[in-house]
Amino acid sequence: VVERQGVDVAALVRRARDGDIRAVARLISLIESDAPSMRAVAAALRGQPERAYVVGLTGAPGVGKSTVVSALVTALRGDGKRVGVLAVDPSSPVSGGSLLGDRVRMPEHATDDGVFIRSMAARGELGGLSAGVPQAVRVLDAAGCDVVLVETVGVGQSEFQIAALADTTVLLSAPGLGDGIQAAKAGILEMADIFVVNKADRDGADRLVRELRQVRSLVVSGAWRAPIVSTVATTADGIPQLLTAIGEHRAQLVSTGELERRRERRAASEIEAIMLSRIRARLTQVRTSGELDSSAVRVRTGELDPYVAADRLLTAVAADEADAATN
Ligand SMILES: Nc1nc2c(ncn2[C@@H]2O[C@H](COP(=O)(O)OP(=O)(O)O)[C@@H](O)[C@H]2O)c(=O)[nH]1
Ligand SMILES: [Mg+2]
Repeated sequence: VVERQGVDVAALVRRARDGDIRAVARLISLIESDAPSMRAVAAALRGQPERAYVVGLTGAPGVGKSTVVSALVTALRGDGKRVGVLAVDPSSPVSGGSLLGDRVRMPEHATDDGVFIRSMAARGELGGLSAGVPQAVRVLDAAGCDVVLVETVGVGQSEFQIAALADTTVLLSAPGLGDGIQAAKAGILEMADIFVVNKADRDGADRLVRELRQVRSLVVSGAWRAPIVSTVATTADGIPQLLTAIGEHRAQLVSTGELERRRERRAASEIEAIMLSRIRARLTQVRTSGELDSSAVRVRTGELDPYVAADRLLTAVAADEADAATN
């Protein structure tokens, strides 16, 4: 029995697979709490191939991401799909709270047990996205979600991370928010599989669409030409078209084999993030324990060369990890 913080993780996963929303919430809290808990959840989820389709939505604060997500949830629920929503706030040092509490953020879905809504803090030096969010997606997948929508604020590196995480990346913009796409960094435009111009009820939306068309013609993106979809999220105008665009992108990814490649890249960056965090933890450990200092003395006196010293300190990582794995 894998037990973390007094709970049987495997039992929680079984309950999550039965669609128990409290078990899902508990598992995501475990993922957020510490690395050993995250590891226990990962182990309990092993053997589960990815089924849920992951859509990342990013864009500047206020463009209407949450409103679009809510409208997408309504439309997907109308199609009988189970939907997970992860709202990731890279600037927040603390979790947004419980899954149940987060349902209040989308009151129209609060009583629907086919919808799982959760906000996650993306804390830590890794930016968090690369470590916790894929694991939370797996939990939602286990709970039978057909689609997982991940909302991230378009600041700093998070857009790049969401593009690495999602099957389809949707970049939202809206008129009246600074210089629109001028504000978006070129690299982010390249990440977009679909452009959404939200707040199409506002002045300047047409101009924004024209600007995006121009920018898109400069971005070489292979077989897929990212469509531009206009939406008014508050009235759900354009939301069916957005779902159609997502469906077409998915079909294209499946038919070219790109979906599997993307998911393998996602797993690769997840592994990298885990390795990096362990190496960082080991570095902190050798610093605080004095091992680094004593190695430094031996390098200074000529007893060790710095490469051998580094080898020795790193070998201990592998030994510690092997220990952790068998415990
Ligand atoms: N006029 C108009 N307002 C919208 C639209 N979509 C969202 N909003 C409003 O824009 C504000 C920010 O929306 P929100 O979804 O919280 O943006 P987020 O920060 O990107 O998640 C809210 O007051 C929404 O009601 C839209 O299509 N048209
Ligand atoms: Mg939001």
